[in-house]
Formats: sequence, C-alpha cells, structure tokens
Amino acid sequence: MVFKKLGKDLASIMRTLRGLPKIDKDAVNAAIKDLQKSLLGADVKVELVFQMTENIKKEAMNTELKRARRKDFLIKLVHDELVKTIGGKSAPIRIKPGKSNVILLVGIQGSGKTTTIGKLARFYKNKGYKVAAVTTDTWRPGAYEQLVQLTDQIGVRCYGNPNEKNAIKLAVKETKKAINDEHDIIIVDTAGRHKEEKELMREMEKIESSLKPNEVILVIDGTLGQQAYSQAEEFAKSTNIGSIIVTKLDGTAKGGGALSACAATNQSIRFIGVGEKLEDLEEFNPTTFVGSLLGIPDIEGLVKKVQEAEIDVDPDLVKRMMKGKFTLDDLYYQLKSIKKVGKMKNILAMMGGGNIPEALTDDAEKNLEKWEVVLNSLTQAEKEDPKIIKKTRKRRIAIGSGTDYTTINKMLDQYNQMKKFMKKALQMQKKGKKGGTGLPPGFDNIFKKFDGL
Ligand SMILES: Nc1nc2c(ncn2[C@@H]2O[C@H](COP(=O)(O)OP(=O)(O)OP(=O)(O)O)[C@@H](O)[C@H]2O)c(=O)[nH]1
Ligand SMILES: [Mg+2]
Repeated sequence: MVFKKLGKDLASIMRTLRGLPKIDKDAVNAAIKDLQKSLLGADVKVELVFQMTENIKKEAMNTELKRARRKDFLIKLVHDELVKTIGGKSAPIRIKPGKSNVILLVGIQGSGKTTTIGKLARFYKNKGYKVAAVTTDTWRPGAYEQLVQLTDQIGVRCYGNPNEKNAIKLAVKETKKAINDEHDIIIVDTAGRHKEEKELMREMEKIESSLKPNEVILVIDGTLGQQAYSQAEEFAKSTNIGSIIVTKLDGTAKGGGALSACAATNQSIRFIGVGEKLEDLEEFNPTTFVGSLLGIPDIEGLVKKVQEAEIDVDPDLVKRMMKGKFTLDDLYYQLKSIKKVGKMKNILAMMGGGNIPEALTDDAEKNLEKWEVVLNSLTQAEKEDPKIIKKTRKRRIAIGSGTDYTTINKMLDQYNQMKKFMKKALQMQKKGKKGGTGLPPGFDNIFKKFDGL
C-alpha cells in the first residue's frame, strides 16, 4: 500500500486530537511532536518539517476564533500545511481539443518513463482520446519492443524505428506520422541512459526544441525521497519541465520526501505511479491525497465548515437585512467582499429560510464586473428602490453603461430573487420567535451583539 506508515501515523494523530475534550497548549505541542516524527520518518526535509510545524504552532493557539471549534481549526491547519507542502492546488494536464497534443517524457535511467507512457496512454484512451506512443530511445536495448509490448496490451499504436540511430530524426519523423494519423494525444518516450549525462541532457534539449511539445513531464523515481529535488533541478536546466510524475510510491517509505521535494521545485505533480501494472497510475490531487492520509473521510467538509464559521459578517448589513432593507449596493458590495459568495451564503444560511438557489449566487459572482458598470449608471434612488427601474430607465441605463437589457434584467432578477429569499427567511424567524428565539445557533450569537434586535 502507498504511504502506509505515514498514513497510519497521521490518522492516529488526528484520532487523538478529535478525542480530546479540549485543545490546550500541551495538546498542540504533543500533536506537533508526533507530526514532526511522522514527517521526518517519511523523509521530508528537516527544514521543511520545522517550518510547517512552526506555522501550525504559531496559529493554533494565537488565532482568535469567531465561531469555529479550536479542535477543528487545528485539524484544518495541519491539513492546509500538508497540502501546501506537497503541491498546493492540483493542475491536470491541459489537453487542447481538436489538436494533436504532444507530451514529452524525460527522466533518468530506470525512473519509469516507458512504463508510465503505457499507463498514461491507457488513462487517456479510457477518457475517449485517440492516443499514440512514440519511442525515441536509441540507447536502451529493446526500447522499442518494450513500448510496443506495453501499448499492444491496450490497443494503442506505437511509432518507432529500431534501425534509426539518430534520436532527433526519429523523434521528428515518427511524431509527424502520428500527427498525420490524427491522434489527439501523442506521448513521446526518451532515453534515460546515454554515454554520459551531459549528452543525454543535450539530446533532450534538441528533441524538445524540434518537437515543441505541449508539455514536458519529468518522471522521477519516488524511492529517491528528498533527493528528487536535485534531480528535478538538473533536468530543469536543460528542458522546459512543465510538470512531474512521481513513480514507485508503492514500494517506499520515502514518499513524503519525494512529493515535498518535487513540490519545492514549483512544478505541479500531475500523476503518481503506484505499481508496475498499467492501471497503477493515479491522478494527483494534493487536497484529496492529504485527506486520505489524515484518515478523515470528509476532511473537505471540515475545512469548509471552519472557513465558513470564520467568515466575517458585516453587522450593518445584517441589521439592514433584519429590517427588511437590502439595496442593490448591499448585494454588490457583499458579493465583492473578500469571501464573495461564501460570505453572502453564510449570512443567508444563518438566517434559515431554506436552501439558497445555487444559480443565484454563482451567476452573481460571474457577472460582478458587468454589474459594476451598470451600477455606476444608476441613481441613488434606483439603487435603493430598484422597483422603479422600468422600461425608459432601463433604456437610459443601457445606453449610459454600454451594456444590454439582458445584463440589466439579469441583475434585477437576481436581486429580486435574493430579496424574496430574505423575506421568506425573516418570516420564518418571526414565526419562530413566538416559541423561542427562532434563530439558528450561529445567527443567535451574531445578534446578541447588536442593540435593538
Ligand atoms: N513498483 C513500481 N515499479 C515501477 C513503477 N513504475 C515503473 N516501475 C518499474 O521500474 C522499472 C523501470 O521502468 P521503465 O519504465 O523501464 O523505466 P525507464 O525510465 O523507461 O528506463 P530507461 O528507459 O532505461 O531509462 C521497471 O521494472 C518498471 O516495472 C511504479 O510506479 N511502481
Ligand atoms: Mg525506457
């Protein structure tokens, strides 16, 4: 199993934290100590481990929390630091539709390039693309046969010529053939061995400049651990590395080191190899990956819960909303504020009144820029009472803002929907007030702060 030891250690730290009645300084220190031990055990660089745990320590007790539980907050901190360390956001390979996309794989001898080409070809074929493989390896005995044997298993065509000894000529000629045969994705294998490393790098450089691939992927052996960093640096000097695939993570305890070292080169890790078979390739998504390591199935839910609980609610807006007042300006500024829709959704969710229609908030966020232009053409009276915006006013606004009726109508429509939603929420609260506060817990707390409400 991949990352068996690290996963076991991290899950155990999480279980301990979740079981504690209260998080205090001692609990944080104990968790940090265990975290350091498990990361160092997975070959993550010492400096990196200390930097990560220092960040967690600094924030864990010092951050003033609004509504989130400190326990959840600490788990989120650990999660966020781990995600950051192994690569941040995931980034899949960009495949341009209707074109022949050339992907070039480079890496040192035995890193797993040829095997990974078979795996990638299978991955993309299963997604419905017409895939081809090309070999340009003139050094390894039987390199062509190896790739043919792999691609035959999945019915993917392999281009190559074992009699051609010039790798650059081979690359250009065979890739051209694959393009003429209208393949969507052409994955090109390169040599890992050469008479000397410098020459290998020069060959890679030349192949890259003649093929102009959409993406150059560096294949790195995961068993290298943190040494992966210097290898990635070396390749980056001669080729335009776009991303990395880390292989052999199934048989090593140094996976944490390999992933964090690759992430430190500022390249995205696109896939990981987790076995010798063609199906042993996984798309790499740091968030999901860390989630599974921590052993909390709904870690994303927990992270979101903490984020939402910590969103600042503008007391003035809430006051106005409670009085049934809500202008176009309010809508606009709330959507524009840092957390945008999240913030608005949060306020509305706390007011109760059912689910907020997704389209409402999503469209609003998308159209924000256009709205800004429209709003600049409105009078204050129109902003405060958009009901008065009828046909002639709309005409004036459309001309003044250089937008069209559809944009104006859409904005008004969304405003009306939002207002209707709030009205319903307020009614529900009033009903509830007879028997109790009627306010959901989060809302209750916010309103305790305001006079006269
Ligand atoms: N366990 C495991 N083995 C792998 C993985 N990927 C590749 N291998 C094995 O690693 C060895 C080398 O793989 P190749 O694909 O031939 O490596 P290469 O980079 O093409 O090697 P050269 O062409 O000689 O440079 C083979 O025995 C593969 O089966 C993986 O994710 N897990
Ligand atoms: Mg090979």
